[in-house]
Formats: sequence, structure tokens, C-alpha cells
Amino acid sequence: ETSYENLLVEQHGAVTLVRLNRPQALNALNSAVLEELITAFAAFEADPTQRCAVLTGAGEKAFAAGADIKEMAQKPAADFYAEDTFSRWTSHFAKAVRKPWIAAVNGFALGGGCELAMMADFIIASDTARFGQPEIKLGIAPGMGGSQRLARAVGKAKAMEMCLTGRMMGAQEAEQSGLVARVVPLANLLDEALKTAAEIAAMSPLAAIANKEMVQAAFETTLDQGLLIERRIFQVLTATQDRLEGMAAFIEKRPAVWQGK
Ligand code: CO8
Repeated sequence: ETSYENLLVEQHGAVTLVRLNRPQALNALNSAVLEELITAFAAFEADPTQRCAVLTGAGEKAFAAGADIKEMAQKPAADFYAEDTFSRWTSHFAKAVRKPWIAAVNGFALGGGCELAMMADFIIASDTARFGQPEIKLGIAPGMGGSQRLARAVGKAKAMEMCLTGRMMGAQEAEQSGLVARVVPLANLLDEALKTAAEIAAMSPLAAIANKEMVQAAFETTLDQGLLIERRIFQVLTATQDRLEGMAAFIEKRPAVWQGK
């Protein structure tokens, strides 16, 4: 077991639960949090017993209230450019995780916190969740995908309004707008997210990765290319033991036993 300064990581059967744990800073995302998230998700990715992950915020108030403003307030512009600040969120985190994971948003998801939640395969939100890209109020703009992922999730009108005014969106509006898959009472959030993750974890791991990969392709490419990617991945899955098992189990009216082969 790796121990983390800014995260709490537990295994619940085949589900890895990761909690952002800087409640005194509303779980603001500094560079130490990023490096620990990269490590924790790489461990999840590498562990064949782990099939789905849930990311949430410790404490009742925030998922994450943004990138750490105090860490960046005095940072010279040349350092942002030289370090290609925030690029590792894409290259070493979002793109590096092939297994499915869910963001369980338990409160404020603002700025980088909203952007992190949108990196998940889907979001389950508590009724207390609030989403926003308030960067404009700091004289800046999103830098971890907010302008792109929010626009894809909720469309131009709401994405523009939220980025330009910095207003927050509540859980109900977020569900109606397509930003979140489901809203549940805060008291049930962790149970619901873990239950949903366990359901995914019980599927063939190859099929889970394949389903994720093809839905992701919908956001990266044209319809024609996407349909081709879908068919090719579908065809690859037909070569697995798991699809023989899945179809046999259906016909024999019994639960399937997946091997991940
Ligand atoms: N970074 C660092 N610390 C934070 C952050 C943050 N994003 N958010 C909250 N905190 C800290 C507060 O400073 C406070 O610390 P302290 O007790 O030491 O003063 C503690 O968390 C509790 O916060 P509040 O007292 O403010 O709690 P409230 O309940 O009064 O308010 C809010 C809650 C509304 C969520 C409020 O904290 C807030 O507005 N936070 C900032 C939200 C925000 O603007 N997020 C976007 C950040 S920008 C970003 O994500 C991308 C780029 C950043 C680059 C910056 C370059 C200059």
C-alpha cells in the first residue's frame, strides 16, 4: 500500500476508491495532488484485481474548489510555459487511464475541480453539488479542459454563459444539461457511486475498456471515423474468450464467469 499525503485510497473489492484529502483547502488541486493522482491511478490501472475507480472529495463541502490559487498566484509566466502547466493532467492522468472511473461530486466542483470531474467517464453528483468555471473572476480562463469539455457536455449556450459570468450550476441543472449522469442525496452518494462502480467492475474487463474507448472516440473524431472505430473494436472483442462465455451464459441462462481473456 502506498501512502499519500493528499489522497485517501482504499480498495472495495474490485473498486478503487480515491478521495481528494485537503479539506482545509476545499481539496484544491496543487502539483502534489496531481502527482499523487497520477501514481494512484497508475496503480489502479496496473492492478488486475481492480476494475473500476471512484474519485470523490473528502469532507462534505467540496469535490475540489479548483487549481490551487495560492500555489500559482506568484508564479512567473515563463514557468507556466516552460512547464507546460496542466499538460500532465491530460498526458499522464486523463489519457493514461483505460479502465473506467466515476467522479462522485460531493459539493463544489469549481475551475480545475469541475475540469477534473469532467475527465471522468461520467459524473454522479450529490444534490449539494455545484459546478462552475469561475476563472474569469480571477482574470484568467480555464486551463485543464473546462472550455472544451464543458462545451461538449452542455453545449455552447450554457458553456459560454458559465465561462463568461463564472456562475455556478446546481446539481439539478447539471443533470438536465447532460453534465452529470445522475443526482442522488449527499448521504447516499458514496454508496451509489461504489454500487455503480461494482456493477461495472463485474463486467468483462475487456468489454469495459472497449466500451469506454469507443464512447471516447465520439468526442475525438468524425461520425464516419467513429463508426469505423466502433466496428473495429467490436470485431476485436469477438476474438475474446469472454464473448464466447457471455453468449454461452446467456443461452444457458446462468451468470457469466469472466476471465478477461
Ligand atoms: N485554491 C487554493 N485555496 C482554496 C481554493 C483554491 N482554488 N478554494 C478554496 N481555498 C481555500 C480558501 O483560501 C480557504 O483557505 P483559508 O481558510 O486558509 O483562508 C479555504 O479553502 C476555505 O475556503 P473559503 O473560506 O473561501 O470557503 P467559503 O465557503 O467561504 O467559499 C468557495 C467556498 C465559494 C468555493 C470559495 O472558496 C471559492 O470561491 N474558491 C475559489 C474557487 C475558484 O475560483 N476556483 C477556480 C480556481 S482557478 C483554476 O482552477 C484554474 C487556474 C488557476 C490558476 C491561477 C493562476 C493565477
